[in-house]
Amino acid sequence: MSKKVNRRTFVKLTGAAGLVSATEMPSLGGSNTVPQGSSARSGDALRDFPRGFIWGTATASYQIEGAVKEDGRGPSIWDTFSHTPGKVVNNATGDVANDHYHLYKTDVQLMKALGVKAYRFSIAWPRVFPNGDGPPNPKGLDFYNRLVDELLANDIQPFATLYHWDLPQSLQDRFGGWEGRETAKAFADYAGYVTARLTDRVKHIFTINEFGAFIEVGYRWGIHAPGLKLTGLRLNQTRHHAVLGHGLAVQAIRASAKSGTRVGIAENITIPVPVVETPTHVAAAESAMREMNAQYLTVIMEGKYTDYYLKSAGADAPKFTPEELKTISSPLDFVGINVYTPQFVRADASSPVGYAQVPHPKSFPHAPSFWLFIAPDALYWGPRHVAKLWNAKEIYITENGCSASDEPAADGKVYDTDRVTYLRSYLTQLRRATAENVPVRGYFLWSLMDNFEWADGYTNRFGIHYVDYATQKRTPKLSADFYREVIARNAVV
Ligand code: GBH
Repeated sequence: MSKKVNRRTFVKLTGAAGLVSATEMPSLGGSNTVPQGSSARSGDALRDFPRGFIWGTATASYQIEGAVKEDGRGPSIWDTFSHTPGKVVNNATGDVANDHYHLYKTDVQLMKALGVKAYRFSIAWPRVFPNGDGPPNPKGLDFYNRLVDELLANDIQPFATLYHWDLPQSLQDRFGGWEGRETAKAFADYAGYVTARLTDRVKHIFTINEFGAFIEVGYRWGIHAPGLKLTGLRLNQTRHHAVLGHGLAVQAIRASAKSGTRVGIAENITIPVPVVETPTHVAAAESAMREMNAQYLTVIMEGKYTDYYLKSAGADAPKFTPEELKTISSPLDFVGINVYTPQFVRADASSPVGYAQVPHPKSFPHAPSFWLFIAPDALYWGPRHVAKLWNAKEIYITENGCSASDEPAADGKVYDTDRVTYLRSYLTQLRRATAENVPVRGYFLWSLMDNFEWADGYTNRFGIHYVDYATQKRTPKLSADFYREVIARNAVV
């Protein structure tokens, strides 16, 4: 993927077939809109997605697997954290979770019934290397071999994430986890090991899920594992080691992958949404996109920290070498973004970066998760910014979904009309992006089923299948019926 494309050259490069500039955005269905989909209904260009669009669902290892002591798995920082009283709501743990380690065949059948083309799951590092580094545990990787084979036997493409927060505890104990450069190195070794053994069948690999969450919430706010409250240089250096781990892993993956393997990332970028869609506010949002993601996606895409970030950090700026920046910005085949919620911005000529954040008013609607403000156009602006600022050629929405109260009705069904409304509205905005030729190739709904929602334990449900944790029974919610229709028609329903 070529980098360092600024806004002006971008418009030139993409020309008429590419994205349009902010000043000449077509309205939905306008003359620039090319109908591309294959909806079951004809002539409904407003709803169709491009042919071959990859519809999927997503999960993560610690949130669903359980079986934390089985087949030689080592402890992760999330085992330690969830077993520390007071850290997770109701002191819930992932010890059993959805028991997916044993029920994976059932869960693949749920996907098959939905008709998904792809499944994004994560690999538990401490299953593969119980101590993070040192001797591997082949029995741990065997689980993913079984899962991948089962997916392929059911015509579902596996998309694997190497790190979704379950860091081997031993790395935390010995090196301070991501505070230590050693962890970045160990991550690359683990990435190379897994890649060599899975990429005969797994063609899409994500390095790391959401720096913006596991570093900020885990190492800065202390709300997630490992529960630290770092500040200043220590925090910035930890952020730097995490992106360095990503870059080293990309290199290790390239070195050991079978041909045809594609590598990317899954980041929960902060998504600046212009308060009003005028050229000035849009330009402010684009500037905000670079600055608000400076420590993570921006340095990965541009190979440099922004001047404003370094200047604001002053003496606390991370220490790095030019060689490290090169590693961090190793070219990617695709960019994955997790999209939930917006950050509204407005133009502000008095600011050195040209924008100001606009806080959510108290009345702004949100899901049961207090942080999940509902703004469907985040799913338009997220991929549009990525494509326009960095000329990304292949984008995946690696997560999108919402929590809901999800109470089963008398007939046992969960009629989650709020989630259906959320998904329909967000997908309409994603459709707007693909209609403008933003190169979004696929969408992974979070989540296949209710699961361990980190510090919220089992109190917040994100699934389109309801899970009764006492019996491990999975039941499709109304949103699963909705999603099945979307997939079948390749269109917003
Ligand atoms: C994703 O994070 C995760 O990738 C996924 O594992 C998770 O289940 C899903 O969203 C739903 O939450 O408690 O104040 O510290 C989305 C981004 C970052 C949003 C962490 C919640 C915690 C807020 N998340 N953040 S706070």
